[in-house]
Amino acid sequence: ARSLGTHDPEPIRNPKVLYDKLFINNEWVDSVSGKTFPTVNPATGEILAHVSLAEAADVDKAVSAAQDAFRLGSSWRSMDPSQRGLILHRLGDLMESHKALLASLDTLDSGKTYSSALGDVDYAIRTYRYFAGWADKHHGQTIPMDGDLVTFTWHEPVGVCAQIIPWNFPIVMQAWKLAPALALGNVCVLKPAEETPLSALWVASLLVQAGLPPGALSVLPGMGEGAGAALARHPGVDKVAFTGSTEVGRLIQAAAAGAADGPIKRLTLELGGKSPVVVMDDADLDTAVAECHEAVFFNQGQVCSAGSRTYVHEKVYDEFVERSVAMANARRLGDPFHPDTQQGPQVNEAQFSRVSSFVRSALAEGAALACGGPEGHPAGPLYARPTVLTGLPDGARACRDEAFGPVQSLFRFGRLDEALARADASPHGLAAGVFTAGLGAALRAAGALRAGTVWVNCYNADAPQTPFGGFRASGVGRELGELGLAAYAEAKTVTVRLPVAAA
Ligand code: TXE
Repeated sequence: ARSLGTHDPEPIRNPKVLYDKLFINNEWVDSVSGKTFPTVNPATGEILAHVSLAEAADVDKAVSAAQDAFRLGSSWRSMDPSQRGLILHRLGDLMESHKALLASLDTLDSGKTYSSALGDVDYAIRTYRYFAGWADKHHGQTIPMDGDLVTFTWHEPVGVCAQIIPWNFPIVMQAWKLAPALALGNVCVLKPAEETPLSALWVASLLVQAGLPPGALSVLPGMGEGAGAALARHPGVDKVAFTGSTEVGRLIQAAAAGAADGPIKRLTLELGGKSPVVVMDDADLDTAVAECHEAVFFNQGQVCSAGSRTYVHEKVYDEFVERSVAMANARRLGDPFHPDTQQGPQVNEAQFSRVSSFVRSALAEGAALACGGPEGHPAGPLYARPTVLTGLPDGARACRDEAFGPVQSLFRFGRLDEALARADASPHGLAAGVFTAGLGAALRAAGALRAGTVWVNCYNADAPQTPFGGFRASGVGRELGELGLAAYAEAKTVTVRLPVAAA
């Protein structure tokens, strides 16, 4: 979490929406059908813009533009790697000078607080710069071959990458997808979430200024079943990268596999979670309570790695519940642009109802309400009440399903191994946390929990340098860090027979 600092730029509450069309071949075009869809500010219900709606015919156009940009000898294909890095560095600089605008667009489009939207823009910039550095450093190996052969490997781009992203961190998700792909010379067709298309389009305009040649990126606002599904099954697409729900992840895996011709698609999926946090009795309680609170309430609870199941040692449990309830009750809900606001609205009516019905079903399954509840908060129609639940039985659906909202579930345990077994009994495996003063307990937990990330005495402490992704139903592949590059690279082995030695 991040609070508004004295050096942060003032928000732009009514920015002019300059980019509301499809972005193909570095041009702004209407969709083939001419259709548009409204994008709405969830804090007020106001329509921000009518955005062109991409469908299958537009996907065809964008994929052929991408294929053209990737053909042998094209300006993008033959660009020096260091030059590709420079384009991403320039994008970082341009985003820096448009920070207030980009953050304001995401606040308006998603309902997230302006202070956290500024944090998102910073994170996106750091991601572009991190991968900009990799553009001329992702080198292969030389391999000691037997005989008169010389072997080395090159890392080459995969080709046309379809990238489908969600609405909870619009500008960060775009950076996680575009930065490694473009650094390595891939061509991208990106579909932002229908809830939050505006910042993605603006970043595309900045990439043109930064020097990206036509066709290397298309941005297609549209619906999941329309543009998203058409991209996932398109025979011209080499790789699909998706962040979103586990349900849609399975659909995308099937669509990618089901394409009757074209390449066998590479796939990275970053899906839902139900991440556990274990708090030992020797943990620093001030830190543990505050971090566990932020772990689940940050961004309206709309975080894939939200620490939504908190297992607390029985010796500190009662105090932990009391202090967690006090923190939840103290949360300030309201206008996302107000510097004191900690929680805005859920992104839309569907997500608000999902949170309410999650709380209702948890109560029906035996949980007790320590604070909050399923009814809306007086701050506005889509504002969910910060809720703390106790006593939820381990087998309950609410222990498996994602609330994707401000709902913390607290569980009591006696022994570490018992807590680890219960924490790990989940179909998901995105992230986990442990709070303890003991190194042994920390490492035991880190080893036992099957999750892509384990945080010790901290939570959601990720960065462009740290690989991120899930075990089990939380997905496949890793984004960010050096491992994140592998998802956008093909290794080519080149073997050369040495000529017979000259006389
Ligand atoms: O997600 P969807 P929704 C979870 C969270 C949330 C739930 C539903 O639990 O409550 O998902 O949210 C595109 N083919 N997460 O409905 O539908 C869609 O247009 C291709 C976790 O918003 O998965 C959007 O761009 N694409 C998560 C993207 O998928 C399709 C973040 C995500 O939307 C498609 C968001 C299809 N058939 C939600 N259907 C995380 N892992 O961070 C939809 N899409």
